[in-house]
Amino acid sequence: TYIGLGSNLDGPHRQLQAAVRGLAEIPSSRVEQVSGIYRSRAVGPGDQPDYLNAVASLETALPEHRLLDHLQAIEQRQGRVRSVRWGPRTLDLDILLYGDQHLQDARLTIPHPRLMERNFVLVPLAEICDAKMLLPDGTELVTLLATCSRDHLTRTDLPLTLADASAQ
Ligand code: ROI
Repeated sequence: TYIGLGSNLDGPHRQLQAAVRGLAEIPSSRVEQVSGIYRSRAVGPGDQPDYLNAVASLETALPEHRLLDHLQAIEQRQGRVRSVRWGPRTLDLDILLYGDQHLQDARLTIPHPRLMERNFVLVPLAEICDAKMLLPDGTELVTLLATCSRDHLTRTDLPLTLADASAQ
């Protein structure tokens, strides 16, 4: 399972670091890998600050909606306020892929519906998964990467670690 992380408010680096620690505490689950942190220009309305984005892989025995409950609890804990659609946020945790599961209901769509068009998801995802991995429509990730724009997307040197409590 791959989780997308994004933040553009209230200390985005600190938000992502806290989020990874939150992921590590989800029951019946284990964080396997975490990508580097990318700075990306906001997709969405108005003038909002740049985002920091990353992707983590999680081995989990939780079903999709239980996992979503935990992700939303982490978002809440980190001060997420849902107001404007596509507005700025302290923390966004998205289930990008869950094995090869496809599902859609009122709460959740898997694979994430905008995964394929977002460079700030595809590029970090490629760091931690097999580039030959097939995306939902059957294309290889490498193929999409070849055409995906790197505009307004830069890899930072900011650390994102699993266990380092001093990295606040
Ligand atoms: N834009 C960027 N660059 N990164 C995000 O994580 C992100 N998340 C969102 C919206 C507001 C759509 N824009 C984003 O939810």
